Amino acid sequence: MTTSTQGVFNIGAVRADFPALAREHHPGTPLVYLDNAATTQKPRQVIDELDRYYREYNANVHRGIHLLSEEATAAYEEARLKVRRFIGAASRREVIFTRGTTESLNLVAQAWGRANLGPGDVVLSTVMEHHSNIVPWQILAGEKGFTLRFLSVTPEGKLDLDEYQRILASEPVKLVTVAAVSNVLGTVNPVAEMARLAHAHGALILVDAAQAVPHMALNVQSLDADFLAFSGHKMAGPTGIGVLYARRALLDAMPPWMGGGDMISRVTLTGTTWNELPYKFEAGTPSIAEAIGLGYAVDYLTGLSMEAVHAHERMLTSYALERLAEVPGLTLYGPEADERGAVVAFTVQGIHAHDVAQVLDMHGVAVRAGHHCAQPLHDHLGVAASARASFYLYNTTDEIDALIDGLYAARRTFRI
Ligand code: 7TS
Repeated sequence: MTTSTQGVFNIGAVRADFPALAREHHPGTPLVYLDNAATTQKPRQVIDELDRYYREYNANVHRGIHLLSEEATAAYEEARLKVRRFIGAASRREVIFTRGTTESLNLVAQAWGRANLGPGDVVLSTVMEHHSNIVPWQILAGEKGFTLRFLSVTPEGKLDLDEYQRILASEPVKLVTVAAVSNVLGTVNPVAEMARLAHAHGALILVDAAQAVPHMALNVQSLDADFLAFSGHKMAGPTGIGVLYARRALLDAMPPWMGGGDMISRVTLTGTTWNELPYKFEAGTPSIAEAIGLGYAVDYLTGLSMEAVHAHERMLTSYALERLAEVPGLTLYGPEADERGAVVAFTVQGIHAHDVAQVLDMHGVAVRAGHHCAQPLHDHLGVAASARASFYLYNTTDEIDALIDGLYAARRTFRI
C-alpha cells in the first residue's frame, strides 16, 4: 500500500486517520474498501468524539437545565452551525437534522408535498434516482392524485436538458426532484442550471445530494436549491444522522411531519402550536451523538478542503476508468471522467455481478453488486445488476490496481 503523497494531500497521513483501513480483510489480505457510495469509513477524530460524548457529557438536549444537558445541547447546536457553514445555508434554522437522506426526502414529501400537491400537478424526477427519491413520491401520488414524471437518461448516462425544458414549458410541474450525482452512473447533473430553469417555470427544486455533499464543495445558495438532502454516514460521519436543508420561507409555511416532544410550543388537549425552526421538524430525542459526530466529520473534511478531496477523487476516477477499459469484456456505465463523481459501475460479460463481487471479496476488494437501489435505472440499462466501485478521499491508485487484478482473477475463475 502506498504511503507516498498522492494527489493534493498526504494520503499516508489521511489513511492513518481511519482505523478500519488498517485491518485485514481476510487473514493475510489487506482491506481495499471501494464501497464508499454505500457508506464511508470513519476517522478517529469522529470515533473519538462519539466515545467522549458517551463517556463525559451524554444527556438529552433542549430539556434539562443541568450541566450535562447544557453541554450536550451546545455540542448538538454547534454541529448544526458547522453544517450550516459547510453547505452555505443562510441560517441555522434552515438546517434540519434527520436520520439520513431517506428521511429528509420523505420529510419533504410528507410535509411540503402533502400540503401542496394535488390532481393536475406534476412532480418531475429522473430515471437515475435512488429508490428513496422515487418511492416516497409514488406513495404520495397514490394518495394525492398528482402525476409523477421521469426524465430519461441518454446513452452517455446524462439527463437530456432539452427534454427537461420541453416538459417544464408544457406541463404544470410544481417540483423537480433530482440527484446531484447518480449513485450508479456517477453522473454529475447540472443541478444549478436545472434549478434556474425550474424557477423560471415556477417550480421548486429538491436536490438529493447524498453522493455530492461528501465529495465536492457545494453551496446551497449559489445552487439556488429549495430543498437539499444528504446523509452523514457517506461523508465520514456516523450512521443515523442526515440533513434536510430548506429555504426558511418554505419551512415556515410547511406543516410539521412527525409530532412529539421538542417540536411543539404549547400542547393542550384540544390543539397544539409548533416550536420555532428548526425544531418544528425535529420531533423526539434526536440522534445527539451522531449529530455531534457529523460536526466532527465536517471539521475533518474542511481541514482537508473539499477542493482537495474532489481533486483527489477525480484523479482516482480517471485512473479507474482508464484501467477498467483495459479489461476484456467489461462494460462501463456512465459518462466520461470529467463529468462524473467517484462512482464506477460496470458489468463483465459472462460473469454475474454478484460473482464478480464475490471473487473481488476473496481478493480483499470490497465493492457492491446488485441494483444499488436504482432498479428503474438498471431496467433502462437492460441489466439486472452491476458491480460498483466507489472511491473516497483515502483511496489510492494502488487500490484500483488491486481491483483490476481481482477482475482478471474473476475472468480466470470463470474461464472467460
Ligand atoms: N440518494 C442517493 C443518491 C443515494 O446514493 C442514497 C444511498 C440515498 C439517497 C439514501 O441514503 P440513506 O443514507 O438514507 O440510505 N445510496 C446507497 C448506495 O448507493 N448503496 O448503499 C446506499
